[in-house]
Amino acid sequence: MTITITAFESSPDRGRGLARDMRVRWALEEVGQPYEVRLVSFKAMKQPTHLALQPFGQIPTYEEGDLALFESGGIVLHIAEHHPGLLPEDANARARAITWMFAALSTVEPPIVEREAAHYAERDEAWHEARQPILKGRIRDRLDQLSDRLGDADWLDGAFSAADLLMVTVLRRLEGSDILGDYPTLSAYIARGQARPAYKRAFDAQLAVFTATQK
Ligand SMILES: N[C@@H](CCC(=O)N[C@@H](CS)C(=O)NCC(=O)O)C(=O)O
Repeated sequence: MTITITAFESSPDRGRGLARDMRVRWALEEVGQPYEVRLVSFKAMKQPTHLALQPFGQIPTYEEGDLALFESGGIVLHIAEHHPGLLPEDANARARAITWMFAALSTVEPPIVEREAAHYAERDEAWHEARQPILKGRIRDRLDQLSDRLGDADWLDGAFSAADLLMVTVLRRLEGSDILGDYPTLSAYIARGQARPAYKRAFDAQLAVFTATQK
């Protein structure tokens, strides 16, 4: 059955692979599943056809036969549960990996996204600069804890899993900030994720979409 995902027609990140379709592409590449991509404009994302798939008017979505999913974490979990390679076989290790998936999206990602949102929505406000230490402090708290837990391990809990896939994409959102440089352990962790052939294929695929719009 054909898998179709949605992605930005014109990604604001200019092909840096920060949009959340990257997670889904990477997961599909890891498990060797071919997929098609339907590109959507910002306007189309807010129209009823897309809202029927994604109630919040966002990307990515995932369609396979009569199944339609939204939320990148839910989609990656679905892929990981239906194809070998992204979750451990052992039940306890699997539960731990799923726990780390939630940790990536509900504990580590929120302060990172909050700082991004402040940049886009509040950067002209007089109090924007004054708020920066608070926003950065919240991120640093999480990175300190994550870095301590990762230690000198390659991945979060044993072999590479969907949890690492999500955590790497979450941490990548800090690229270009003055934060990540203070966390060599996490920078090396991100680099390990990016070195995976499946990551590279996914990255190249989303970059090709952006490059095509520049012609
Ligand atoms: N929690 C959602 C977030 C989805 C999301 O924020 N998508 C962004 C792209 S990365 C989007 O569509 N932004 C456009 C908008 O919200 O209008 C997920 O993980 O899928």
